[in-house]
Amino acid sequence: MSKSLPYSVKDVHYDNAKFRHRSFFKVITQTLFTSDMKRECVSCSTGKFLGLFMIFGLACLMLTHASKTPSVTDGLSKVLGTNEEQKVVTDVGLRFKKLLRRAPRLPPRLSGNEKVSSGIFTGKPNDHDEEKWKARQRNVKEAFTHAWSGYKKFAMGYDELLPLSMQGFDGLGGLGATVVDSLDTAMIMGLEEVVSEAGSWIESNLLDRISQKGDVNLFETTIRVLGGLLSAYHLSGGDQDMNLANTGPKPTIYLEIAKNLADRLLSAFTSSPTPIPYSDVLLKNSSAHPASNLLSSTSEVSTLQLEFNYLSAISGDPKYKTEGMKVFAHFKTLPKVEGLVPIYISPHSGEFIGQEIRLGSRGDSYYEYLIKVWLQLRSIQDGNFTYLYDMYEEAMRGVRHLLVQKTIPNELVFVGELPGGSKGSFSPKMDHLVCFLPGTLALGATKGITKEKAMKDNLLTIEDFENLKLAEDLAKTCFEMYSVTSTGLAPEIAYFHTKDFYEDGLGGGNQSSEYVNDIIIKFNDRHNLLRPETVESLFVLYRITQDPKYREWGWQIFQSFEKYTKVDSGGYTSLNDVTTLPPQRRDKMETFFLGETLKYLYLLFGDSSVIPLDKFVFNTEAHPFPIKDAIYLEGGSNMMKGIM
Ligand code: DMJ
Repeated sequence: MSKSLPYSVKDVHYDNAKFRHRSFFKVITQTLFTSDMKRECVSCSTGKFLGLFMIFGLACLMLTHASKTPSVTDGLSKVLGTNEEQKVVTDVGLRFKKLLRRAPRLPPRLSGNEKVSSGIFTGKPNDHDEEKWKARQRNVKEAFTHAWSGYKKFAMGYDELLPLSMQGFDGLGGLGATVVDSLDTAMIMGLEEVVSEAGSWIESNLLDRISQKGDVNLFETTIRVLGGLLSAYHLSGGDQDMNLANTGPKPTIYLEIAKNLADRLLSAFTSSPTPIPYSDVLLKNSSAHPASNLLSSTSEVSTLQLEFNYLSAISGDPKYKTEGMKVFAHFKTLPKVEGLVPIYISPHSGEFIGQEIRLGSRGDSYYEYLIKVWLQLRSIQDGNFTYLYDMYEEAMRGVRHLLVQKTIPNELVFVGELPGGSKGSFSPKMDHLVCFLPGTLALGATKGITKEKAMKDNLLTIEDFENLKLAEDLAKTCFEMYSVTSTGLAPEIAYFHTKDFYEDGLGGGNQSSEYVNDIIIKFNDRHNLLRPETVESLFVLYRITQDPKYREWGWQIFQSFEKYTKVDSGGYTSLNDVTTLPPQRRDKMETFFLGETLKYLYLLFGDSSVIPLDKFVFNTEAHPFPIKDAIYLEGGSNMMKGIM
């Protein structure tokens, strides 16, 4: 078994002691207790008396000190939305305990590097740069138009476009998944023609499809189709009783179809003997059944709640939220390995099956939804969802302790797998899917506000800093998985060179990459499905750190998509091998290329006030839902800035 390099506070380059804000009293006491004067004073009895007198005096002053300085825990309780902060602690003993327990506070300061690279303290915004990013954003919009035009021409109403054979394909149950997945991206980009085409198709066809179609996967249908409808409902003004879209159906049409679909999907929950839903639903008669291996994927059953909760909020019917949240309440009771969970669960027993732990396929969005569902629900007073935050924090500690290692020779940080659970060996393997994690970690650390603001308001704990650091390190690795290949596009899976693992001759093909010996790409893993996870994380990290390098990385990736995946007749295609030139093409445009990849790139290059991360939560398919209180209490219309 390989030994993991624990990713601990040691590896974090922030000097917390240096940054810690110290009160006037602490400065005096620390000076006294570290100076020669202390040594001399305590050696004589007068000195001892004076010393004790001073300590007593200072303690009294601290206890009666009226102004309450915000602390890390205060900050957390503020974001947790509990009543804690309003409690006046009168008990002297408690005050002492609080003082002792208080975590170190970090003042609003960025390192020199961060200042330079973020450019946020450099005075006037650089107009030239903004023009450059606007132009790049227009390029993404053109790419979306090209993708949509291929789909419309050859595959309208099918789930996916096969761009090389120029035809449609129903790989997701036949609900026209590309239409619904694309709609809110078109709204965000202000592409009225596409909104009209997609909206009209949905209005005229989708209910019929839902009532006639057979088997669909609960998870895929929820995140892509239900998620797409719900976000279209919001972006077109539905939950503000307005119609903000100049074109397409009324917002209530999206809501009505969403309810019809979700009512049928609910059978996956209600037919299961446990809170764990079955994986498949027969839409036409609202029945459900387990997958052929009788199991559900952990990530699938825990990646439905943002959608079901939001539907309950806008429909006024709690049943969707009630069923969805039972899953998390059940997960809370299950045994875990330092917060990490196996990737299969039985809907019959409600127990995890097998030991395999990973943050890639079948595991990934369990961790993503723990924090996102908490962000979505934290301000709602009808339940206590703090356990989700606790489960997330514990899991991220588990990731840092058990799954994070560094490569040889260049110390890229990656998140590996435990194929045999806690007792099995570590595998230095990372799905591209894991690249959602940098974004999730950054979001979890600042709760969607910028790092600068979070630091200014003393909101970051040591763990938040650790998570942010891991987010930045891991985002770099994800980016290098692209730049190490001949095409500049990442493989589906990468292995990493460690002291226990190396295979020669399996580099990505880009000999000028510094990391060609760190990243190993096996023959079967060389495909690229136009996946979004890395650009998703670049978008979130850019919003949170304001570091322009994330935009530059995103631009490089976008250019590679343009160069190697664009199909002249319309659409973009997946590739079979990213390491050879010219790359062999695969003939499939996944719905998430329009729903996620191009949306995140567009937002990455655009104005950061559009769909702010502290007021919206993106479902795992990049469909944004408003966080209820943020929208209703702070005025919804400003959040819509730049949309439609
Ligand atoms: C998407 O459907 C979602 O992002 C999901 O969580 C993971 N797989 C794809 C994109 O790669």
